Amino acid sequence: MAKKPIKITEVVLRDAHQSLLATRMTMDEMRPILPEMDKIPYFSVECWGGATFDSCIRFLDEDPWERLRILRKELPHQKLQMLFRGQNMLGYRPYADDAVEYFVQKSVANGIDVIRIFDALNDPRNLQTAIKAANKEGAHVQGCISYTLSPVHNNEYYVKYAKTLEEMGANSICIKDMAGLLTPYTCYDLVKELKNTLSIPVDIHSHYTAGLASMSLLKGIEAGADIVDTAMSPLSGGTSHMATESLVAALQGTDYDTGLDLKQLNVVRAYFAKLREKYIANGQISPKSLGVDANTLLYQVPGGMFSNMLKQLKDAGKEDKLDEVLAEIPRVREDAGYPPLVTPTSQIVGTQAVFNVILGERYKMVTKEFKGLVHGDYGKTPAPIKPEFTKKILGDEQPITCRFADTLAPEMDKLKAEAAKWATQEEDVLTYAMFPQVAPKFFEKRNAKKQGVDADHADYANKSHIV
Ligand code: PYR
Repeated sequence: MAKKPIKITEVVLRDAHQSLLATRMTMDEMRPILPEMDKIPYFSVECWGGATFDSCIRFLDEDPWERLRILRKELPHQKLQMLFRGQNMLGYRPYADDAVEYFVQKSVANGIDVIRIFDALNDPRNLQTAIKAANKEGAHVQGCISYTLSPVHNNEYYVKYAKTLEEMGANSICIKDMAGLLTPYTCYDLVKELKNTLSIPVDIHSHYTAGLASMSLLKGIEAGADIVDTAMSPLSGGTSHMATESLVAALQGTDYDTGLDLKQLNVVRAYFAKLREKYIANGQISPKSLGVDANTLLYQVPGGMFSNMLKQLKDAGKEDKLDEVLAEIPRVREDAGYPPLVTPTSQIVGTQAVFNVILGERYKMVTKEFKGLVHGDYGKTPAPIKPEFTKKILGDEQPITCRFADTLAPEMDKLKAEAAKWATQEEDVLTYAMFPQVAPKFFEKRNAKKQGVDADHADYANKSHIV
C-alpha cells in the first residue's frame, strides 16, 4: 500500500473544552502554550466558533474577535478552523443571507482558514450561502454530515447529501458524529462509500461519549479517511474526543503515520495536564463528562444537551424525572421528523421533551422554537412530519416548503443601526446580531474597561507632557 499520512485536526482549543467544561477555557489559559502548539504540523487547529463565541461574551468577558486575532498572531503556521452553524451562524435562529455573508467575510478577514459548516437538519439550502461566501473569501470549506441514527438515515442518504455539498463547493467533507454514535464497522462502510463517490478529502469527527471513537477512527482510517479530529490527551475521552497522542502512537511506523512528534506533543500535553488538574479541582470538569456513557447509544443526547436538560429539570425541582425525559426524547424526535440532535435542534427537542414530561401531558405547552421546527423555519426535516401532528402543533397554519431564509429581508442595516451606540469595531454588529440580549452588557463592560485604559494612557501622556 502506498503511504497515506493521516492528517489531524486538533480540537483542544474548541470542541474539547466545549464538551468537557462548558466552553470556559479562557484566552489567558490558552495563550502560553500556543507557540509550542504552533510547532506541530497539524492539518488544522479548531479554535473558534461553535459555542466559544457565546461563552466569550456571556461568561468570560472576552471579545471573541480579539480572541481570534490573538490566535491568528500566536499560531502563524497553523490553519485556524472554526465551526459554523450554516444559516444559524453561531446563534440559535436562522439569519438573513446578508448577515451570513458578512459573518463569513469577517471571520476570514480576522484569521480563519478553514470553515466547517453544518446544518442540524442536513438541509443543503441552509449551507448554500455560507459555502458560497466562504468560497468567495478563499477559505477551505468543510461541509458536514450531521450524523444520527433513525429509520430514514443510512449510508445512501449521507453519501447523496455529501455529494450535494461537494457540488455546492465544499473542499472536504466531515462526518460530524456529535453524540458518539458511529460504530467502527459502520464508520468503515460509510467512509468507503464516501471515498468511492467523492473526489474531496473525508474527515471523521466522533465524540468519545459511548467509548467507540478510537475504534471508529481506526476503521475509518483503514477505509480511506484523510483527516481525523483528536484532542490533546488531558482534555480527551468522555464527552470529548480520542486523544491526539494515542492516535499518533497507534499509527507510528505504519503507512498512515501522521509524522507528528510525540516528544513535542508531550510538551503541549504537560501544559494541558496542569489545566486539567485545575478544572477538576475547581469543579469545572464534572466526573460525569469524563467516563464512558453508553446511554447515548439509546437516547442520542450530545453532552451539551444533557447538561442543559439537567439544569432545566433542576430549576423546576424535577431532577427525578431525568429518565422519563431521556425516554421522551426519541418520541419527540420521531414526531418532529427525526432531526439529528445538534445545535439548535438538540435544545429544541430537549426542551420540548422536558415540558412534555414535567407538565404530564404531551405538547400541552409547545415552545416557539418547536413550532418553528414543525413550521419548516429550520429547514426540511429528514422525514416528513405527519399531517395530524402538524395540525396539533400549528393548528390551521400551513408549514412552509421553501427555504426559510428566502422569506427574510436583509437585516444588516437594521442590526448596524441598533448596535451603533456600542460598536467600536465593524465586527461588533455581528456580536450583537448573535446575542442581542447579552451583547449590550458585554459591550458596556468592555468599552468602560477600554476607556479606563485609554484614560490612564491620556493621563500619563498629559503628565509626561507637563514634565
Ligand atoms: C455547536 O454547534 O456548537 C456544536 O458543537 C455542534
